[in-house]
Amino acid sequence: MREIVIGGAQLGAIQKADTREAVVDRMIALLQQAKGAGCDLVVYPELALTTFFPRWYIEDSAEVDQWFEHEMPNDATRPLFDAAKAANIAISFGYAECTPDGHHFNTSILTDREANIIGKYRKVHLPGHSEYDTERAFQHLEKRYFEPGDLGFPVWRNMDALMGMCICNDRRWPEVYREMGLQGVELVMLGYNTPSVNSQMSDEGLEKRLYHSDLSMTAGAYQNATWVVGVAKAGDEDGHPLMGGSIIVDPNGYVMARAETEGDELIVHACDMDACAFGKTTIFDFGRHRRIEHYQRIGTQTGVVLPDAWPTS
Ligand code: ING
Repeated sequence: MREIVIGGAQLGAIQKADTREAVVDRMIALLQQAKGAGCDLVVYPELALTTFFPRWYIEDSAEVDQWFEHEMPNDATRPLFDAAKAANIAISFGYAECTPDGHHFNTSILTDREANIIGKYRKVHLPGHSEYDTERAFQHLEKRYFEPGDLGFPVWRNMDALMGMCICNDRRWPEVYREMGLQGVELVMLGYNTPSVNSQMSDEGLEKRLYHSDLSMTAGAYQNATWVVGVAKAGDEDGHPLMGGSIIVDPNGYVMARAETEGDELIVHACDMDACAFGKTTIFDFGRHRRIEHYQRIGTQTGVVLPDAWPTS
């Protein structure tokens, strides 16, 4: 049995005025709680160091830059890496990355238990828009502030397991899990910042958004026989509510732990990586069952192309 005790460290609201240092203190408090619960690995949300700033329309590039990290670890985050190393706990968290050559990504990293960064992922599926949208109740400007990720969907060997990452909107796209499933992934870690309301459909309730989040992650887990840990940044950020719903999902698609609040909250589950084996060697033995000669559209076509025989009445 290859058991990894995993903590999902949900973060409550981070206000625009909150400092990185104050947030890192909260992350360390969750890490200490995770140590007390026997965790080996802790997963934090997307953009864990700041408020969800893509809700704000900003034209001044210097003002935008304040939300980005130019190196990792850095002065603000070094205490978190030091605490993780002291606790012998691997961590994963998301942040806004500005590369030395000036590229901007919505990024997530993974460390080993000695706080060495062994994996980096850059969000591929950027929802929202790039210019101010007067039709929306609030803005979602990820296409303005980030470039699409350029690293694909890597899977790393860490702690005697095969681990991958994705971020937020990525969790809604089955291709994401399958790209990692085809590398044998046993644990997909993802953080998310999901508004509690739909900026384009004001009567869409929270229950539906929580259902779609669960549905996306449980399907991805089951259809690729992998654990999935999805961790929210939740709560009211400067009047803009983000939903909670952090969960740990087993390789059969069952939710094994779920957050109950919209604040800082740790969920924990002992995850046996060997529990992936049955699905990977029977119903989802990709090598035996997939027929790639019929899958051309998935890898070559971006949008819908209607059948030309479609009756044009
Ligand atoms: N947030 C949201 C997400 O995918 C969204 C955006 C919400 C898209 C609901 C569609 C429906 O969870 C981020 N940050 O991607």
